[in-house]
Amino acid sequence: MSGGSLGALTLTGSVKALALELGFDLVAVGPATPPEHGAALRRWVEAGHAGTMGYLERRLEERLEPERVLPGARAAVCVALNYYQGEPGDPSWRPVARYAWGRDYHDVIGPRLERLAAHLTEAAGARSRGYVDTGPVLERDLAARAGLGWIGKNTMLLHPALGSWFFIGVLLTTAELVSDAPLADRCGSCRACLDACPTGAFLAPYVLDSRRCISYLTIEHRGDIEPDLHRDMSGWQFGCDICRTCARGTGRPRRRAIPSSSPGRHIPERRRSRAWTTPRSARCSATPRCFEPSLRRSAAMP
Ligand code: B12
Ligand code: SF4
Ligand code: SF4
Repeated sequence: MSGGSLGALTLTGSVKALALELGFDLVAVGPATPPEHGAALRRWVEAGHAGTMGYLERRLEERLEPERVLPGARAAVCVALNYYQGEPGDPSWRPVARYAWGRDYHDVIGPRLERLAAHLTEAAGARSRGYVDTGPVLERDLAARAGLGWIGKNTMLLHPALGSWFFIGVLLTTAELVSDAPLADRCGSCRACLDACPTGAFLAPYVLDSRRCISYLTIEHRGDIEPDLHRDMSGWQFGCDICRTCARGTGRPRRRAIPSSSPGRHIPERRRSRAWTTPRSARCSATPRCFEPSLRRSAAMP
C-alpha cells in the first residue's frame, strides 16, 4: 500500500477485511482515475472488434472516465471471486464454460458490493457504486492497476494463485483509501493462449476480435454463424474456456466449493431436450442473457 492518512489506512484495512469476510478471494484498492489502457479500448471499438455489442460504444466516454460514472470517485475497491471447479461431474456440462456453471454471478457479487458500500457510508459518509459486468466500467483495467492481477496476452486478468478463473467486482467510491501496487507481468515471451484459440480470435497480444471469439458467438451474437467459424468452434455451446488454461506462474487453480458456483442440473437437461425456455435457468445460472434462440442454435450446431 502506498501513502495515505491514518484514517484512510484504517478505512482501507476495514473494507478489505469485510470483503474477505464476505467470501471474496482477493481484494485490492486502486485509484478511480481514467484507466491505463483507455486508448486501446477506443481503438478496439473503432476497429469494430466489439461486433454487435453496441453498449460498449454507447457508453465509451464513461468507461474512459470513472468520474463520469460516480462524480467525486476517488478509489476503486476491486474484488475477485474464484469460480474454478475442476471437471464437471456430469459430462454434458463440458460444452458450457465454467463461469456459467453456478448461480448468476451478478446476484452473488452485487449484494456483497452493496455491503461494502454500506460500510464505507457508515464509516466515512462516502458514496459508492458497485459494478460486476453491469455498467460502463473497464473492470479488468481498473483491477489490474489496483494489483488484483496482471493482464495476460489473452486479455484476461490473472492472479498467481487463481489463474484467470475468477469474476471481478468493482466498487467505485468517494472514500479516501490507500492504493495497492500493481502486480508484475508474468507472460514474458509465452504466447500459449494466443496459439490455442481455435478460431484465431487474437489479432495480436491483448487484442481480441470478438467477432471470431466463441464466447461472443455463443452468448452475444444474434443470427447465423459463418460455416467456417462453426467448424472451428470445438463443440462449445455456451462460452469457451480454451484460452483460460494458462499454466505460467499460476500454479494449480484452487477448487471452489460454494453454492454460488456449484453446477445446477437444469441446464444440461434443457440442452438435451432443446427446450431452453424458462426464465428459471436464467435466475439460477450465469446465463441471464442466454435466451432461447441462441441456445437452440448452439445445441443444433454440428
Ligand atoms: C465485452 C466483454 C466480453 C467480450 C469481449 C472480451 C474482450 N476480451 O474484450 C466477449 C463476449 C468476447 C467476452 C468473453 C469473455 N468474458 Co467477458 N466481458 C466483457 C466486458 C463486459 C467488457 C470487456 C471490455 O471492455 N472489452 C474491451 C477490451 C478492449 O477490453 P479488455 O478486454 O479489458 O482489454 C484490455 C487489455 O487488452 C488492455 N490492453 C491493451 N493493450 C495492452 C497492452 C498491455 C501490455 C497490457 C498489460 C494491457 C493491454 O487494454 C484493454 C482495455 O482495457 C467485461 C466486464 C466489464 N464491464 O469490464 C467482461 C469480463 C471481461 N468478461 C469476463 C469473462 C469471465 C469472460 C469469459 C472468460 C467468459 C467465457 N468463459 O466464455 C470470456 C473470455 C474471453 C477473453 N479472452 O477475453 C470477466 C473476466 C474476468 C477476468 N479474470 O479477467 C469480466 C471482467 C466480467 C466480470 N466482471 O467478471 N467478454
Ligand atoms: S498462456 Fe502465456 S501469454 Fe497467455 S496469459 Fe498465460 S502466461 Fe500470458
Ligand atoms: S474464449 Fe475461446 S474463442 Fe474466445 S479468444 Fe479465448 S480461446 Fe479463442
